[in-house]
Amino acid sequence: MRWWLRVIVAGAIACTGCATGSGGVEDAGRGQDASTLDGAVADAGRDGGRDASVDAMVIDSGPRDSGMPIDSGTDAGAMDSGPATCPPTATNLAIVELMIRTETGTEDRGEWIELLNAGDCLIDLGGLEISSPPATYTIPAGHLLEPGERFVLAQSTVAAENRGLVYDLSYTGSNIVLDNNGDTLALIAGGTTIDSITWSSAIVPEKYSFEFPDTRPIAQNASLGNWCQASISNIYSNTAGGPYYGTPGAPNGACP
Ligand SMILES: [Ca+2]
Ligand SMILES: [Ca+2]
Ligand SMILES: [Ca+2]
Repeated sequence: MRWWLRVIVAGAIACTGCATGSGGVEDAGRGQDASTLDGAVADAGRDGGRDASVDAMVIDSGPRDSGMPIDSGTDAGAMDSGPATCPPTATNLAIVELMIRTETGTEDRGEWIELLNAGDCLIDLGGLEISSPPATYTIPAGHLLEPGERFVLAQSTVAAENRGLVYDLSYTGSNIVLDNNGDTLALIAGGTTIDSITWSSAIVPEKYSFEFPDTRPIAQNASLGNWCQASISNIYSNTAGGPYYGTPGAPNGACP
C-alpha cells in the first residue's frame, strides 16, 4: 500500500472508533435511562440518583405512618384496662373465722376477722363495709382478693396488741369491737348486707378463734351450729399471754 493510502485507511478506522465511542452511544444511553430504566435497575449518574430518591420516599411514607395507629391503640388499651373483677356478693364472699376475744374485758385489741373468696373471680374489696354496731369501717380501694384466697382484717396494727398477727389490713381507728358477750358482724356491699354473723355470748374459750369449716358451702355460715372453735394444734402466735389458736389467712379445715 502506498503511504498516503495507509494514512487514509488508518484515519478512517480511527475516525470510526472515535465516532462510536463518543457522543453517539452516550446520547442513546441517556435516552434509555431517562425513559425506561427509572425505578428498575439502578443507573449511574442522574438516573441512579432519582431511583434512590424515589425509593426512599416510598418507604418513608408507607409502613411508618400506618404503624402509628397500632402503637397508640396498644398503649391506650394496656394503660386503661386492669384485671377483670367482680363485686362482693352473698355467693362469693363470706366471714369464715373470727377472733372475738384474746383476753377478757372490753379492751381486747387482739381481735381479727377472716374473709374467704368462695367464688371463681377476682373480688374488688374496695368500698366493702365491715360493720359491727355501733361502728363501721370501709375498705379502701386497691384491695383485691383472688378466688380461694383469704383476707385478714386486724383490730390493731401494734404487734403487742394483735399478738403478732399476720394480717392484710387493719380497721384500727374505726372503733369496731367484737363484744365477747354478744354482738353482730356484717359485710355490706353497695348498701346491701351480703353476710351477717350474730352471737349471743362467749361462744369459744378465750384465745381461740371461731371457724366456719371449708367443708361446708358459705351459704351455711349464718348458723353458728356449723362453726367450731380452732384446733389446739393450730397455734398462730405464742407471744406474751399466748399461745393463741386459729388459722388466720390459712384454710380452716373441717370441724371435728
Ligand atoms: Ca372482743
Ligand atoms: Ca360490736
Ligand atoms: Ca382460717
